[in-house]
Amino acid sequence: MTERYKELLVARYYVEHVKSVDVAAEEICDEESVGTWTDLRTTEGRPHVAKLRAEVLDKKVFADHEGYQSGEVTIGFQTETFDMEAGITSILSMLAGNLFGLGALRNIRWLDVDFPRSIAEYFPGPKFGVDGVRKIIGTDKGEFPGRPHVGTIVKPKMGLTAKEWAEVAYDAASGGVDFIKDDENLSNQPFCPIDERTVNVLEKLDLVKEETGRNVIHAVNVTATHDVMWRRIEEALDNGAKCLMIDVILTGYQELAQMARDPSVKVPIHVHRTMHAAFTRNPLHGISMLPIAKIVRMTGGDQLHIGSYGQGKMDTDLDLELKLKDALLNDMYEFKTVFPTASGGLYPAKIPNLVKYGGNNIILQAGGGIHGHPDGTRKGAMAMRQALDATLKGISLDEYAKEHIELAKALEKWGY
Ligand code: CAP
Ligand code: MG
Repeated sequence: MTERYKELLVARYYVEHVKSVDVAAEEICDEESVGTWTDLRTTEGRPHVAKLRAEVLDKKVFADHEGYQSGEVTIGFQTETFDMEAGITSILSMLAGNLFGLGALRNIRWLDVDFPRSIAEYFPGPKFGVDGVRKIIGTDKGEFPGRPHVGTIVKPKMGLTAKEWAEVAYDAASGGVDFIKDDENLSNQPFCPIDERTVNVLEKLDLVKEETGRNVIHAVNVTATHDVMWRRIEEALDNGAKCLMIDVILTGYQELAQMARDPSVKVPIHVHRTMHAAFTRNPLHGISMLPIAKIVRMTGGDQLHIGSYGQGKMDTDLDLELKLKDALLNDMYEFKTVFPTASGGLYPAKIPNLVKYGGNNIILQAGGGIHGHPDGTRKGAMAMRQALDATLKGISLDEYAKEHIELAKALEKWGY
């Protein structure tokens, strides 16, 4: 990275423009900094305005199709153009603003971003990160220090009462999971009030601690409108919650940043990305998950869903997910790391590949793949842990299943 790059907020876009990639780059700079669709003779040229123009740092032409040219452009935004008291909203209003709707751009996709230190330092970053979460759960030591975590989402996602929910959580925890989370759309429905759920689950997890010595944490989904969310956060923390969860695309990143900054929030924040695929999935248009992951890290998520390394039920892209893992775990100024979470359609047989790609810093999360076990949740959790143990010991699952009936039954039901 050159010195100049370090002073600018650098964003990379895929573009398809009716004229050319060159024109696309200039149009983005105009629309998102000091210009508009026409020249502004009286105002634009003033030196104090002109110096704020975004810069084209790089351009690549890929192809000429019928009626448009495709390529990639790298744009550098001047840091003075951002209102850092407004935080991430100011940044997104430019990097992900009107440019998506410009008519001459047939498609445009925000691929990546690099935040200069001068911008990054306005953000809190994760309070706990991978190391902090490990200390709470105790996986910084033990038979396999630094091993992957096994997590679950209680299923079915709707309908269980708070008491039933807590029973299922107990079964999963006593079977061996490290982490339990609310589903993204379970919050405070009348059939399962959030307070009652939180308190009942905490009691059950205390019991698991007494019985097994293991610390298991439950992420309480506090996602809601601002005031309601903050009331729920306070109540959850008063009740003793050890982890909170937020659907960050629904609330906006500023809510996450506020949670991460708030001194009363002394627990990790699990970040679910529901709705992301509305703009991340189309490979030609929208926003890649890569900028999202970097923003979640800056704004203070401790755990983030990044996909299943090609293994699960959700749309998945192994190359991208490896980059997401790096964005969460590699050095980024002084920010702590974020625990990458693999989820969606996972079950025991998927674990060897998940660990192959994700390494040890991965949360292996299974809802259906635990609660759908032929002998129920507890055995389902045991099967996940057995698959992980086998993987860490370098033993094939088939071999390990000979002595572990829970794993054998999971393999029989779901195969590979
Ligand atoms: C997984 C999950 C997660 C998805 C979200 C679900 O449940 O709870 O929300 O993983 O996708 O409802 O599908 P299962 P992503 O284990 O039963 O599939 O992690 O890609 O954001
Ligand atoms: Mg879910």
